[in-house]
Amino acid sequence: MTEFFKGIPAIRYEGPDSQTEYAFRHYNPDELVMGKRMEDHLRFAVAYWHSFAWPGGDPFGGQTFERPWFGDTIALAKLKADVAFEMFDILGVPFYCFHDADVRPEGATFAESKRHLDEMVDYLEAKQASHKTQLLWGTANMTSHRRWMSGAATNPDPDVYAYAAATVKANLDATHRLGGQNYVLWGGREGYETLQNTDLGAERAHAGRFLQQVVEYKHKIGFKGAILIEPKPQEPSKHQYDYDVATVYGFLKEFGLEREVKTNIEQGHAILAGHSFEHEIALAASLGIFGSIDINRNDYQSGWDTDQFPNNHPEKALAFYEIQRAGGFTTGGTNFDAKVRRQSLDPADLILAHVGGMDTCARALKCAAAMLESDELEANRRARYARWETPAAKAMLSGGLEAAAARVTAEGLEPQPKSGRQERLENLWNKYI
Ligand code: XLS
Ligand code: NI
Ligand code: NI
Repeated sequence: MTEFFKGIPAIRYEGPDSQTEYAFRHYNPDELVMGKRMEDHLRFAVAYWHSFAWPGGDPFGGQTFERPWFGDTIALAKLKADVAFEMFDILGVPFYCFHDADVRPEGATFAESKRHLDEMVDYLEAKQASHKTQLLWGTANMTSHRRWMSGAATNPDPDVYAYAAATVKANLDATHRLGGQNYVLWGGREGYETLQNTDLGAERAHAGRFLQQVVEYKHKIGFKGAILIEPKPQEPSKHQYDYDVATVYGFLKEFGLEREVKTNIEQGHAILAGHSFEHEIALAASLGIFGSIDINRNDYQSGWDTDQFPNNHPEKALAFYEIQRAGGFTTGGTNFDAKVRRQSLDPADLILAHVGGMDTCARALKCAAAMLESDELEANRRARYARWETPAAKAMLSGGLEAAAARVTAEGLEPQPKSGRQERLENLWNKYI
């Protein structure tokens, strides 16, 4: 045991009236919700980068955290992994997620970085063998190092494309070895700063071919997990090619990958794209590309991806409703892509941020499940579209425009508008919150 979380107990469910700070009030892993354990619904994951690698910087100041594992050696990387698994144990989370750069020190060359990664994968494999927590997804950090500043697969320099290929191959191999259930690609630098120096068509073509190569390689090594794209409109690039779910779907169609690749949808990214989180989830589900979620929240005044811990269950209930309506997670889960604020220095802050986030999601799941089980909202939705079940309506979709048009005079149609009942449905939601 390390000293880092000394004195902090394992978190247990104590119910909504608990007076203990170190307790779950709503997240009860074994409780059945719609016939399934809450833990198996939510499939929580801790994100290594925010909790263990991020130094607490912002655009106006550098490091605020002084973690005993900060530094560029393998010994410190192992200490970091020890502390990480201690936190996973305290929280009882089933999963974690990482980038290569979170778990290993950067080497002077690709070969050295790869050796470091391999050594840390051995270490993580041993950790996983003796702990409950397993890998939800792995990914490569192709945004931080200066080599990626003009993009990874979309870089104007083909040597960087090669480096990106080597990097993703190494990370997919690592994820495969660790039994990861998904592999994520988020293209923070796959976009541009200015059109004045950018061949947008070439960059998109290279990104598409790259993704095909990733899928081909996945099948070659027998990786059974899902490949997930994480949409985001901008930041760090001024414009990213994976803007939102709709854009990603168009991209996948263009490159013939819509049955091979799904999405990892992040709350804060949806907001940045001008959508709601639930819209992005519902759209992905309807297109058959819903995979997993990164849960967090943005500060609604700042316009940045502030990656705060979720604390608003009525808002999250709308998202979990769409996830449940889509049948729930398969390989995906709820990854806390969230960081404590830079003033939150204490080890306890890290733990309690996750406890609050897990409780928020659990509450949201329970609201969503109650709403679904009551069928009140769905009954309204079915009624609203019921007339599409009639033979005349169905025939219109298989016939042509003229046949549909002919119904107007033949049947003397004069449609009467009906209430959409929005406020009544919002009131209904409030009953379940
Ligand atoms: C950044 C992204 C990143 C991905 C993983 O905004 O959310 O954290 O989830 O590379
Ligand atoms: Ni994310
Ligand atoms: Ni993000």
